[in-house]
Parts: sequence; structure tokens; C-alpha cells
Amino acid sequence: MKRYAAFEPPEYVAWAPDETERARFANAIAKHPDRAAVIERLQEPQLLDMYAGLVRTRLIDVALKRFVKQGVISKAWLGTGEEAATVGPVHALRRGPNADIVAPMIRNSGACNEMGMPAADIFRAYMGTGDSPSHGRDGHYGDFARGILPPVSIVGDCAAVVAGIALAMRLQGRDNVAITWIGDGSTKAGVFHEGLNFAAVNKVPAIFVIQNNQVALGTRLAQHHLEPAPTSFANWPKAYGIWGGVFDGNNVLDGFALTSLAAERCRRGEGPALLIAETFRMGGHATHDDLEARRTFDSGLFEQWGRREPIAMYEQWLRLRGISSERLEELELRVELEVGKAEEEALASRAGAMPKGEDALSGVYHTGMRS
Ligand SMILES: Cc1ncc(C[n+]2csc(CCOP(=O)(O)OP(=O)(O)O)c2C)c(N)n1
Ligand SMILES: [Mg+2]
Repeated sequence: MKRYAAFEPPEYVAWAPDETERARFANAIAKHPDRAAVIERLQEPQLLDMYAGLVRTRLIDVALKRFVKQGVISKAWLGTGEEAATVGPVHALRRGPNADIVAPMIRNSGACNEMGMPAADIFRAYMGTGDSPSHGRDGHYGDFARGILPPVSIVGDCAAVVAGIALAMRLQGRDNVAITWIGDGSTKAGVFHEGLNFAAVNKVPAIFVIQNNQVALGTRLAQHHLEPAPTSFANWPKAYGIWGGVFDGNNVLDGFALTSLAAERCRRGEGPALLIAETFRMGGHATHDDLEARRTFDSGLFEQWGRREPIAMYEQWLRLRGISSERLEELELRVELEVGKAEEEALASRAGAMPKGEDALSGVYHTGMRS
């Protein structure tokens, strides 16, 4: 895809194919026959849809970063470099009618757009417009009609909420699954253990993804977790007595395949899954501390993970599979126009639809008086 030098990590702007990484990407799937079989069954439209999902998620981040630089919003929490850990799993779920439930955290905003939330609503939520999903009250965005639980900002809590949602689904006899992601740092919140244990003993159809991006705010993984990466969480599913596995969080196909297998198990009533996505946060915790993040790690790590740029790696795989550059460029342009239009729509809301002061309490308290 096109590069955006002012808004993407320099390693991505300078990305060039690397044979070791190409082989690693292909082998992530090939070494697991069950995952390889899932990918084998994928048709071209699904493969391209996943590509569009990655590009859409990145372009929304690019737009948010541009809005920050322009002073339209004050900061943004981005998932740049971690898109595959969201887009792969979400595409493995049921979207549209009778949708599964996704409970994204800050790095998983892509789950919203991939479940069908318009990008304009994501931008409006950041701008606090009156026509945003929460009518300007909260920057957390979701849409129950599309199966998206807005993020609970207290980290770890989504694990308990999702365990409860999954229990409700099972009691209602539905064949849906619920998924949430949790950062490496947030796995240390007690409620995560409660949620996971509850899901395990009750065999609810929930999928938990530990998104190990090697850092929590400014605390490196090794400072809050005893074992060093990359196999740092691999034994956790076993510890909770549930099914799971590790996937390459920069490989959209690996995330898709492992989540598909987990979802099939959930729908068969075989209980929850704990998946571990190994990835890396290529920016700051949010847009305000990009530079601090660079100081937190050795620059070699940015170079190493920069070579694993998830969109470029997938693009390379698609080309080797015979999908033409023109096809991919055409798709990219379509998504670019879609996101560009969404930016304009949100800016129009900001110019003409900010919430009115007197509306601050409407929809907050039930009085029985208001329509
Ligand atoms: C219970 C609680 N404690 C602290 C915070 C503040 N906080 C927000 S994000 C974050 C770090 C999360 O790190 P990690 O779980 O690794 O996720 P990442 O940001 O890397 O995606 C913290 C401490 C919070 N939201 N909730
Ligand atoms: Mg983290």
C-alpha cells in the first residue's frame, strides 16, 4: 500500500521484502496442518476482504494521527502495527445478521470498522459530536446492533463482561461466540483471572486474545512478566485448563486460522479458548508519547518488527498467490476514498452538530418524562 511518511513508522516507510521474514510468514501457517487447512479453504473474495480490512484499519489510524497534528483532536490511541491481531480474528467470526460479539480494547478499534461501524462514527466519537455513537458523552465507541461492546476502560474488566455475555448466549441456546482482547500488561489485573476462570469452569463460548505487544504504557514486558518473550504466555491456556495457542500477531492469516478453530470449538459447546498474539507496538501508548516509546526499547526491535509490517507481509503473500498488484491497488483506492469521505462527514458533524449543553443529561437518567 501507499506509505504516509508523516504518519507511519519510518521502518514501514522504508519497508523492503526480506526472505527470512517471508518464509517465517508462510511457515507460521504451514507448520500447523489444522490452520493450513483453514487457509486452504479461503476463497479470493475473503482474502481480499481481509486485505481491505487491514488497509481500512491503518488508514483510520493515519487519519486520526493527522487530526491530532492538525489540532482537530488532542490525542488518539492507535493500533499501528497490530492490525492483523484484530482483523484476522474478527474476519473469522460471524458479522452482519446474528453477529457474534466483539469487545475491543484501545488497540482493537479495527474490530469496530470490520464489524460494520462506519469510519465516520469512529472519527465523530473522537470529536465528541452530537451525532457520534454516545452523542458526545464518551470517546469509547461501540454498537450493540452490530455486535460491538464499547471498550470498558478499566483494563481487564472486558474479560469478565465477555465471560458473562458468553454465558448468556449459551443459556439462550444461541450458537454465537464472544471475543475480547487483553494487553500483556492488563493480564496482571485480577479480574482477568476471574473472567478466564469463570469462562473455563462454565465452558462458555468465549475467546480471549492476549495481545502481547511487549509493552504496557512505558513498562516493558520483562519488567512485569517473569518469562521473556516470545513464548511468554504460551503455557497460560494449559494453566487455565482450556484450549488455545500462540499466533503471529503480525500475520492476518494466522490470526484468522486460529480464531476460526477456536470459534468452531466454541459453537460445538467445547468451551472457551485463550489465544496469544505475539506482536509489537510500533508507536507510543497514544500519539502523545511516540518519542518516549522509541527510548523505551532498543532501536533494533523497531527494525525487527518493522520488517514484519503486517500489511506489506500479507500483500507479498497475496501477490505470490497470483493476485495482481493492480487488483490490490484498486481495492486500496476504494478504501482510501471510503475513509476520506468518512473524514469529511465527521468534520461536517464537528462544524454543525456539536452537542447542546441542555442535552447533557438526556438519556443519562431515566425519568419517564423525556421522549
Ligand atoms: C485497572 C486499570 N489500571 C490502569 C489503567 C490505565 N491504563 C490504560 S492502558 C494501560 C496499559 C495497558 O497495557 P497493555 O495491557 O499491555 O495494553 P496495550 O496498551 O499495550 O495495548 C494502563 C495501565 C486502566 N485503564 N485500568
Ligand atoms: Mg501491551
